[in-house]
Amino acid sequence: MSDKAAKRAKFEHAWTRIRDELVGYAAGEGMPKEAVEWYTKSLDYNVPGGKLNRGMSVVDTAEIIKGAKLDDDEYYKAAILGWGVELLQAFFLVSDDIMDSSITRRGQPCWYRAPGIGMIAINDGFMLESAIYYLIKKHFRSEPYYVDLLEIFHETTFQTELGQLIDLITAPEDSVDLNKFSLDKHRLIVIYKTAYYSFYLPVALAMYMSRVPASYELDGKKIEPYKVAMDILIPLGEYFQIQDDFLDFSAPPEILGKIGTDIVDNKCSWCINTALAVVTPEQRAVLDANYGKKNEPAAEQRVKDVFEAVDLRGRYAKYEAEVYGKLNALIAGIPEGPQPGTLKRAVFTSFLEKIYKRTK
Ligand code: GPP
Ligand code: MG
Ligand code: MG
Ligand code: MG
Repeated sequence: MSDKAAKRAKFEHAWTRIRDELVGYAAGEGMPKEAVEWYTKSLDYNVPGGKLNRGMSVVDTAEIIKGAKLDDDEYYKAAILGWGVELLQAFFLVSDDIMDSSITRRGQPCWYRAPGIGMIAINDGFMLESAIYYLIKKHFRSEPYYVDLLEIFHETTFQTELGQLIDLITAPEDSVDLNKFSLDKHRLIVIYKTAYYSFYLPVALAMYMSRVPASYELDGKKIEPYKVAMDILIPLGEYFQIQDDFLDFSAPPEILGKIGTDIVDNKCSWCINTALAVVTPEQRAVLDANYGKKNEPAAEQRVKDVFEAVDLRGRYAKYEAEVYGKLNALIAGIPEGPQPGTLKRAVFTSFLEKIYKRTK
């Protein structure tokens, strides 16, 4: 087994224990067998099947900050926080797929479209979220950083919901007006809906767990490590969501695990904004007439044809090369010393390498 596969297997193994704790809670409350089985099925279907980048980053970051392997207790604690991020993500995805009318996710029907589920998926989403706070209370209640964990989960959830709100109201179902889109609006949407929870949250959780202080001195200079982390992780998250937007248009669904809906859903995505900046008046007319049209596969195809005609693939490759250079330069500028318990550049390079040139 490769190093990477072994790491993933270890993290997945922690999930079975965490899942049993959650199911055990429902059973211990005297819930009927059907309810316990329902919750088990929802947890298994919605939490573990993704790339696990976010969750495993908590463990990786804790290890990099410590500068040594985590002991068993430290590992399990970091894994609980990592799976907490994956639970939050599962809650968001179950809900997002209903709001985006999506069809598939991680190579299977979206949860609300799975047989017999329907709108009970909304409550299942809430229960995925509540699981986070059950686990944190159980395992971190006596830690001095318990409140920090609660606050960061709550604040990040609020930020993501604000992002989801602007994503949705910028994409009204009944009125398509491409003049309302801009790359500035896009940046605000993606930072709020994706960057905070996918990038800042996992690293900040590991920093709290590793007792990284709010500030420390390095070579006579005051460092505010949470701010330093935020300043690199937000642009990293913006790059990640631009990838998500590009893959929505370009990736084969059997590789991506989901069928793209951005064109049909009238989304203010990187693709449409980038195309709008360079189209001819004729191409613009095609976009105006065909973007955001439901149940019209031919209309979606005409939009895709314009995206191909303006070489969106080439423009994306150019963007990706440029942003990779910029992010590496930002990371190189991060102040670091040899002291354990302080921020290390490897936290960010490890995250960047996980997503660079991803195809799913
Ligand atoms: C990604 O948007 C953003 C989220 C999944 C956050 C949802 C937030 C909620 C509060 C529900 P997306 O729709 O582009 O993701 P995908 O392409 O995976 O559907
Ligand atoms: Mg979606
Ligand atoms: Mg969405
Ligand atoms: Mg998307």
